[in-house]
Amino acid sequence: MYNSVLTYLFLCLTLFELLEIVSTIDSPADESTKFGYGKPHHLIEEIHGFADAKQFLQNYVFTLTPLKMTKAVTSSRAYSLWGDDYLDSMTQHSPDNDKITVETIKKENRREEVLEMDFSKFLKIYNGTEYYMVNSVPSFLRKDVTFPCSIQCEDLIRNDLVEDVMWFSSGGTKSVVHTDSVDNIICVYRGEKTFIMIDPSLYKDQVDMDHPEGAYSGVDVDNVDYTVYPGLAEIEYYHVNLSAGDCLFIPYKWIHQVRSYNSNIAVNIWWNHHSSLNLDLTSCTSECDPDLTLEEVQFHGFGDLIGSLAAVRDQIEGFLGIRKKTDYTRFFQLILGGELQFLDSAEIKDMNSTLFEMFDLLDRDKNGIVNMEELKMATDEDWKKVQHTLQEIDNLLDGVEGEVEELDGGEELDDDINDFFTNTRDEL
Ligand SMILES: [Ca+2]
Repeated sequence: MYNSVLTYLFLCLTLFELLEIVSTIDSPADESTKFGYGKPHHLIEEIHGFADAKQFLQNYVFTLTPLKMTKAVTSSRAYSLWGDDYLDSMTQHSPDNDKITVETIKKENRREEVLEMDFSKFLKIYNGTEYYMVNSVPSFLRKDVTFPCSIQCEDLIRNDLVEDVMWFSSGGTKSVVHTDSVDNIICVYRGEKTFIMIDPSLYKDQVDMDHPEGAYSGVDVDNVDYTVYPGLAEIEYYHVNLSAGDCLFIPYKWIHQVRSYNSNIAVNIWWNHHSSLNLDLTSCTSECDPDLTLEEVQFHGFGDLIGSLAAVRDQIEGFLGIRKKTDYTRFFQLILGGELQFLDSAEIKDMNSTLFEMFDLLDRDKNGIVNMEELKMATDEDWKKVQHTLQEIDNLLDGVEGEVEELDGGEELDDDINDFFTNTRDEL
């Protein structure tokens, strides 16, 4: 699950500035309140086709440098074949008509209703609705998607793949401003997408991710309120436009916001940044294999991400936010995030004792606040304990989620959680 508890990894590396200053303002007046517009912005480096795998890893992935690769997937079957008639015919030949997850509002707010439906049904109705497919590529289409040449390294393919996602709508989608705890290559097969990106090594502290539980900002991307988000007025942005056939590398933890235009399909691949840093570069192909497709590779999901202590440390640092500190109540809510709605009060109590022990371990001066200085003092031994706790919590949540078939009443549950903290505060 990519919205699980494991999405808060921060790494600060200095970026090698290859990037060209374009202009200060080139947007029409009515666009100037959009996120990333009306402010200084740059273009990112761009090459034609996929970068060679070994060079891509060394020069872009390891250094957290974004890269646009134009016309990189024009020879992929998905690029030439994926019209609606073809997609529909494939659902008829498929023995299992895959259920997909569909967001119901094009302007993402992370609280919108999410539906499950047959891919064939989505195809029939997406043009007349706000529906937005956000799901891994259905089984019967995976052979059409060439695995990106720039990450065709046996070691990475075997060990580091996290998840693939197909993003499909009639256009006009707007994501929230967010970060991902993984490296990402996204390729557009239909329509256009624009990405507004921010370099976290320069501006992480100016972008208020006031929803650290989901690693996103609550800023209205159509109408930025600079009095609420003053940091956004002081920074520089990157603008990237992708057309069908183009791909973009979005480095680990780069802040970004995405819009789509016209009938729109993109597929992205997420992989584990921390483990790819140690990968065997001799396992990368110098010659791309166009026949290597998504059908032939395995994704391990987000659960493996906290395998490294560096990732665990990044995750907890992410929870502190730009205020660089947190109290226990907030910490508890961030770790359990949206999962709280799945829990009954006995389960919340269990999680609470496990999490409080972890919080207390990090709160060295026992003043009820964990701050950045305390995290810096934590030892590897401490981080191993934190890692163990996070794994334990994740296992517990997996078990709980399995039991849940339907859920509703999120607001009532919020009240339950508030009651829980009111009633147990003395015990804490
Ligand atoms: Ca403290």
